[in-house]
Amino acid sequence: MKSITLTQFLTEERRAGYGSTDLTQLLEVVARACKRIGVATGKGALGGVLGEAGSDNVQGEAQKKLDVLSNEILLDANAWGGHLAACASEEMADPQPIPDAYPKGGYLLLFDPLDGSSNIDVNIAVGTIFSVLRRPQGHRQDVSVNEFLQPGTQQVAAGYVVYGPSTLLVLTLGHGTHVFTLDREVGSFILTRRDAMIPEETSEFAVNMSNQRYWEAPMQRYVGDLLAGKEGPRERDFNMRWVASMVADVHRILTRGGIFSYPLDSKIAAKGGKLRLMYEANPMAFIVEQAGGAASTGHGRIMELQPEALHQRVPVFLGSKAEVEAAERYHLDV
Ligand code: P6P
Repeated sequence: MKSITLTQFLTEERRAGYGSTDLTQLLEVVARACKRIGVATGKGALGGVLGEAGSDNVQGEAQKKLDVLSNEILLDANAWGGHLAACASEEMADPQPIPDAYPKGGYLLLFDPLDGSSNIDVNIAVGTIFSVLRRPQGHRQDVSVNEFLQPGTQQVAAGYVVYGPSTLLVLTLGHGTHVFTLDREVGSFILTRRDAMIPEETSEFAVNMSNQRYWEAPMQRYVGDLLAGKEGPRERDFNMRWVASMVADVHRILTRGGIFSYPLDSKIAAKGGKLRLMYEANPMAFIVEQAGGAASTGHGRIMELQPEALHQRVPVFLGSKAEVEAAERYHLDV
């Protein structure tokens, strides 16, 4: 069967009314940059880019050399094309406007350049997560951080690339969620799964159980009932997976179902949660919802949150729709 490249897919989506020439260019630039990130991560110890960078990011987290390199690859790739006005990243305190030497476009790009980077040194899959917004109507000439503070429902596209046994690009433009596999010999992302759908029911959950004693009561009850299995109120046994690389955990859920959760706990409650709303939770929520799943804070739809700060954090429950709704019922019955 003739293979469909990312370029052909985006062209056909544009003809169907999804996307624009500039958005197509933006997504192809991001995909190309992610191929370069994949090459760098794939070199491992041979590339001289493992280990700590010796600096902290705005989150106060020690940066890996590959965090910094991945961030630079995405910034450099997006500087000259004229499709973007600015980039925001987990690795930068403030948004970076497109250099004055180049024209500014109508889109804003947000990304976690290398999510799960603590796993790099132990050779576990990591990934890049990105989200695309339009500049708000009536914006001023200079880009302000407030332009980024739009609810997830305003995203025009979102995706991730998982650097695993194969390199996969997962993408939505609001018209389904689709999977592309990198043909490393040709260097093209080939459409390998159109309209991915997450099974509505699941018996597999993903959570960091070492935080259990810090969870709020509803989360304790919810997971306690999962662990009780068929002797408990859920009347079936559950399996658990936790890669501690959101992209890898979410891709498993996109592929075979499951629920991923990073809830509030007393250690991180003051920060509002662990995962970042703008470039982790919102893009993953868009991807999951377009695949028939659900994405909730435990109290409501993640994508409806009105952001108040670029790096704000949020509790996350996402994946199989019926299981996310079950988890919400524990939180809403308090
Ligand atoms: P923990 C990686 O640092 C990350 O942001 C997500 O990719 C992942 O799901 C989570 O944090 C892992 O957190 O506390 O289990 O190390």
